[in-house]
Amino acid sequence: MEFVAAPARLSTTDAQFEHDFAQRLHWSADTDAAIEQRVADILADVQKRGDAAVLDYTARFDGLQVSSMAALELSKQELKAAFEGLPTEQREALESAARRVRSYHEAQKKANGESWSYRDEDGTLLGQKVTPLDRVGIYVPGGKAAYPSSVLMNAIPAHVAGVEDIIMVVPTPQGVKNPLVLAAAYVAGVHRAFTIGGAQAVAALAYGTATIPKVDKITGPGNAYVASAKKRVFGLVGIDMIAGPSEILVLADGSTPPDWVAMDLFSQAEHDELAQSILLCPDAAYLDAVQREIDRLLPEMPRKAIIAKSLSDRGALILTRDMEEACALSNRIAPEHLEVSSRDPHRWEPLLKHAGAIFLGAYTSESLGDYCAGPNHVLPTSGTARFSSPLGVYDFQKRSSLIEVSEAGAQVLGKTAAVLAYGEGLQGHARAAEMRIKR
Ligand code: HSO
Ligand code: ZN
Repeated sequence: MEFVAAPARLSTTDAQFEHDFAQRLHWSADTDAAIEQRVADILADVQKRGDAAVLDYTARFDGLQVSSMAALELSKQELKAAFEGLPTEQREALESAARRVRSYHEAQKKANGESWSYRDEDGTLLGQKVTPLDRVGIYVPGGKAAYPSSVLMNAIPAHVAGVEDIIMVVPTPQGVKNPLVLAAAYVAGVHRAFTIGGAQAVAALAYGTATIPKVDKITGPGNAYVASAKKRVFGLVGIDMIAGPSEILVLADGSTPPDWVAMDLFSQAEHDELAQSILLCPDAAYLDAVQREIDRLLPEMPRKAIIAKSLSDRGALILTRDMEEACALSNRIAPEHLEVSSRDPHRWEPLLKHAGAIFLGAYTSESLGDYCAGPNHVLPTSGTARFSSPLGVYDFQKRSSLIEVSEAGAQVLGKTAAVLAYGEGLQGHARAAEMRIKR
């Protein structure tokens, strides 16, 4: 069968542009009502019956029948054995990626994840105390989207934050385990791991069962059931984000070999038919050249069916008036991944405000960031980079305010507080402040 990848050709000078552009970008994270209802039922059942419900759903949905929950736990030795059983090349790649991801997140913690305080002149101390979460759950998808790299990207920042109990869940349909996923859990320092998945795993982590410890926050990607379950347990526990399909936006000035850019567009398109790959460039001949490379390279790709559908349904090659307009358009899209494939990336970077991760220069393929550059690959999608950030050490920490008012400080603050408290009609507040004022 022959596949054709035909991304939309748009031009910002076209009268139809706004309409066509809006149509290409449209994406809704709403799950359908039937899924919502089934997830609600599963959550209620796990909350009520605990382990017994988890065992039932694991048998029903994953075809994995075991007699007790103990059989669903992966021991530390099993994770270690998975790592040791890998070919040397894979072992070294996992370790080297983990090292770089760890260094990056350690720098992140130093820069904005430490406690701080200062004293007023009257001796009053004010500050912020940063502490790690006690226990987090990391959801790792099984099946076709089982990514060992995502195990590293979730568990390492948790580790660096100082989380003492990292619980991983990963479905293993028919009991088939992915050795690279287990090995990544070992390298990243996951503390306990269970072969459960779906809404039942999210429920077990959120409510706790006799076997699965109740966690404080659940992170990690998943299918529509997992996303819906995470939304529902939010509030009882924290969650990271609800991620949509992968996206890449390439901003090109025409200086990068067009086959490099074509392959970068493929790299996210191959994740999912719903993934989105967009190229912005002020040079029409360059857009033609990239399309020619797409046509030439597609037949070589094992995932050509997914790539062709993703590019044809959601992809776009957009001609802009100039690079400035391309930057402005990129800010409107607020992509998950933004490649600035330009001879002069630092000229454009100051104009770019909204993106999950920005990859500067022709040598920085987005895929390097997916695995081993160091920054996190769990990023805001579907335009949410307008208001949110990559997964990071800060997602596994929280902050407490610290206040220590000195005797001298209480004299001044007491008056201010009392005036405002009387204004709010709250005597108790006012008098608690006034009692500390010396007459
Ligand atoms: N690009 C994906 C992450 C990933 N890619 C994992 C390959 N493996 C979302 O940022
Ligand atoms: Zn990727």
